[in-house]
Amino acid sequence: MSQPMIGIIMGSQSDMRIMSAAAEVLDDLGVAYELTIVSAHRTPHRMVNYAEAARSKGLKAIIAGAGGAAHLPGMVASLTTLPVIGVPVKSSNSIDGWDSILSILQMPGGVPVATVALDGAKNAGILAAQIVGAFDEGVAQNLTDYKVAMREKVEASIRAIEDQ
Ligand code: RP5
Repeated sequence: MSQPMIGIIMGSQSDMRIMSAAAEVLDDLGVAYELTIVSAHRTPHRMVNYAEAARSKGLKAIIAGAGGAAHLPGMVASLTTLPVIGVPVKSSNSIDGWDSILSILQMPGGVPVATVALDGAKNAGILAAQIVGAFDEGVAQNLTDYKVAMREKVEASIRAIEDQ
């Protein structure tokens, strides 16, 4: 098994129904990842240890998903120089998702988190692959193929609708 380039972490097992989309697209794009649960509030020391060890174990970016008072992405970003991609999760303890979005999005200057849409784990995976694709030609080619497939799918629906 190849060395993970991306760390996917989430605040709870209940986030997995959303966060699995990041893993699936990284599989499709040929990017090795590791995936685990790290809770900012319930395992704070584990969060610090994970973030501080991430670069030295070879990760190139971290995808962090959380719901409600979603402090995990921002706190991890405060502890590492790796890019952190935040996924706001509409969780059972969320009012309507805005709590999670704003907790992840509204970072202070100096500590960025690349925040994707609510439940946007798929885009988080693609963005992480694009970070890897900036220096890995194989992954860059997979991303090109992915875009071509998206374009061809839309072109097929255009033909289908125009030929009706
Ligand atoms: C957050 O609280 C987690 O990221 C999850 O989205 C939410 C609910 O967690 P559980 O009560 O399902 O463990 O910290």
